[in-house]
Amino acid sequence: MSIEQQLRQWQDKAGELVQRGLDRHVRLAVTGLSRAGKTAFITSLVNQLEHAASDARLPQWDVVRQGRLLGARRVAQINHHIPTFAYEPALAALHGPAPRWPAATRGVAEIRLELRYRSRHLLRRQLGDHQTLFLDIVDYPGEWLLDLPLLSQSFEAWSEQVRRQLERPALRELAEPWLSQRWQASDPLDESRVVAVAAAYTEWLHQCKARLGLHLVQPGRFVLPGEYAGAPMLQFVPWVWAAPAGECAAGSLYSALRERFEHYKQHLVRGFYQQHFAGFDRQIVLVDCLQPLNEGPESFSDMQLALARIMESFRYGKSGWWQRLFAPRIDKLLLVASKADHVTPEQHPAMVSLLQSLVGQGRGQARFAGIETECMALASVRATEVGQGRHDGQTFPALRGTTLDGQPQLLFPGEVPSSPPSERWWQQGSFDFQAFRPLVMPAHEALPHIRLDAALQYLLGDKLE
Ligand SMILES: Nc1nc2c(ncn2[C@@H]2O[C@H](COP(=O)(O)OP(=O)(O)OP(=O)(O)O)[C@@H](O)[C@H]2O)c(=O)[nH]1
Ligand SMILES: [Mg+2]
Repeated sequence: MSIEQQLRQWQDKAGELVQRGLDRHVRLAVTGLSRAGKTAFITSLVNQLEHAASDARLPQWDVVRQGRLLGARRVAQINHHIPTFAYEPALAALHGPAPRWPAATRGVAEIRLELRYRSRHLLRRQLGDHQTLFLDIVDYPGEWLLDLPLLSQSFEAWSEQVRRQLERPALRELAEPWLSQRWQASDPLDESRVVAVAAAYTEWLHQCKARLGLHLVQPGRFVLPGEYAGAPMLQFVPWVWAAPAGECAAGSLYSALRERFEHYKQHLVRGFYQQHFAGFDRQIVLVDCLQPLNEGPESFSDMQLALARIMESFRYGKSGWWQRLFAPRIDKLLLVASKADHVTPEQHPAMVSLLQSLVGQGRGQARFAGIETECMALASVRATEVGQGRHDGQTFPALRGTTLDGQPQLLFPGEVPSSPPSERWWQQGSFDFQAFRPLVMPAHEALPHIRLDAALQYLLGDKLE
């Protein structure tokens, strides 16, 4: 090999090392209560990124507007123990001849993208013709964050909390199948009976969600068990019957339930924060504010409580037990009112303002802990078009779309309240939005969206400078 060739090889090697040193990596976590729109969001995000260099619909994202994004592609994820986010099936559902929304998901999933871009900084540009950012997007259920307070709760305190919840007649009525147990705290553990009662308790949680529109059901993993379905640490119930007289012996029903509760806390709650949460760099929380407005005041106030509980996970400071336990490092949190295409565009500021008031206190605490936060309204996959309706000779903004059962519709869904609604608002019952089926969309084009580019700018803008 000539000296010249040798030199060139060294240069290449040095360039590669510099490039590797410059390659960076961001772990972006996407969460929200079930049906908040996580799968649609991630599918659209990946789709926009894959189209970003050729057919960009992302004018609010600097790196695209400035023509610096060279492309993005999906690459193999590094965490082999985490299921892969099912991007292709989700996209196929949206692009099918009769477009459908992607199926509901459970548990955690991730997908990795490699983004190539040109830096704005001269020095970085001189070091290589492009830079690389690896983006891991992680989908996980917001319900898992609801369990955080359990970490500092005893079995007794948690049981007392459920007992208080059961004072609400609607909840008590649904709870009858497990509540009607006749058993004593000191009874010996009967495994098959515990399994049956835990199953009835889990069914109660599902019913609270489905029939009453409640989110704040606990333990969160009972309804979304992920890979732990059927494990004994998911088979316990709160003790809401006659309190034990004194300390229960080992092997008794009560002590077995308490032990499983402790296992749940240590392995599932703490395990999630240590294995997943602690590794997130950026977080987006999707909130469907519209569905609870449709359902009524109980569902709405439950969503508000659940959201406040979710925000507690972002209250960690730079010190304290939280920091010692998990060393979390999220530095930016984006709170999103999802499915903004369900209302006409002039309602979007009200949606944002409603979300701001729902997360107000938690947001202040996150900021105090050094996390930057922002609220916005967006639609990951826009399913409506804005048109004009006419009534009594007047025109008004309206939405045009196709309902889930295939009926074309033109409607004005009502006004979104800009703060949690008053009693009068509920009585008027003037809000009624419809779910729409996705539009027919050409597969070679990026999915239509509203403000997904603004979200990308907020979440990743600084990482692509
Ligand atoms: N119109 C409209 N509807 C949306 C949008 N995103 C989600 N939806 C609707 O909300 C439903 C739930 O969305 P998903 O993305 O599956 O929500 P998820 O949070 O992943 O739900 P789980 O997997 O069940 O936790 C979809 O089936 C759609 O009906 C959007 O951007 N626009
Ligand atoms: Mg999902």
